[in-house]
Amino acid sequence: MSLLQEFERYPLTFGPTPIEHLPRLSATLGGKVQIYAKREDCNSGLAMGGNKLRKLEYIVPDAIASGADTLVSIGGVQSNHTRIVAATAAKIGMKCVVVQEKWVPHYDAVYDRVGNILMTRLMGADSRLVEAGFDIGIRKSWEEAIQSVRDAGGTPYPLPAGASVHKYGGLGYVGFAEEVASQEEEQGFAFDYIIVCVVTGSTQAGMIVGFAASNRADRVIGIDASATPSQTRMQVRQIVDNTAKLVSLGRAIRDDEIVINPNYAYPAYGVPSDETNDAIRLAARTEGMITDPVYEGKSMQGMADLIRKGYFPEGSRILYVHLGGAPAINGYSYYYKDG
Ligand code: 5PA
Repeated sequence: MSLLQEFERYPLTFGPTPIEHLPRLSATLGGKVQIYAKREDCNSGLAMGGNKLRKLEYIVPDAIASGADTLVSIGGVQSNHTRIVAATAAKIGMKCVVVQEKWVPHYDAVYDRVGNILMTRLMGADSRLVEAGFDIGIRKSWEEAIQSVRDAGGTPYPLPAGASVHKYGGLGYVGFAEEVASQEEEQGFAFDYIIVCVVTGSTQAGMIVGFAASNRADRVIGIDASATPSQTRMQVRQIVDNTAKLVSLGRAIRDDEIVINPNYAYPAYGVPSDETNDAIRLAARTEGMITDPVYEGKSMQGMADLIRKGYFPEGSRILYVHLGGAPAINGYSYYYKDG
């Protein structure tokens, strides 16, 4: 029985996402474990898709019921989240205001004109660039944007960074865990580990609650890409508690069921290390799978490093969750000018 039965869902995705075996990546990393990818990056026709859509499917009914006419959200200049909020607003016929802060110390010449922000503007969102630095918490610039909509006679619907500390932010990835469980049944085997990138927290938090129903929340390994891991961990904890209560999980999640590895976010949020770029090339050259320098490149780096170090027992099946984010690579062209 689904934990989400009583929650309304507004469909924004194609349906269950495919699970793809990655045999060449597995072999290149030693062949002792088998890697699979859950392709959340291919989940929708809305502006190239990604993890935010699962979250928004459970938030949009509330936005519509609230009588709002404008979605208001926040992220960095190359935020995937703001792109997807802009797409969702277009799709449901609302206006959209997004604040884009200088979260990333990165100065590619066209960083603020290509990829995510290009699409965000194209979809008609009012994209407001501001100077503030990285912070996953509640931001003054966001509160001011919400007020500016009211001042102009509109009705805002506030969506925090990554839709994470929203009351329904964790629900979508509870559904993900249930989807994986039914795919495991169909394919006749279960995954031993699940690898997921974590920053604002609701993706991993939702998974933890969803997998806790079958007592394997601690098999979800979050690879931090925020470089502020204690704040991310606190936010995951808070979303886990809120979501577990909301879906009536029936028990509290222990601290040891929240697994976040902080070792791959260096040198900073949004800046790839040489090892991140090596991991991005590895996935691209073995499987044609594109990951980005901000999020999935870091979780790919983390997974590859842990495999090489023998962290996973031989024979393990690992599910790498690809959450999207490829559009941002256009803002990082200098790193990849020679491939
Ligand atoms: C993001 C987030 P959470 O924020 O739910 O922890 O997810 C991390 C994550 N992968 C992983 C991709 C491709 C992501 O876009 N992106 C944010 C954004 O503004 O785009 C919320 C930070």
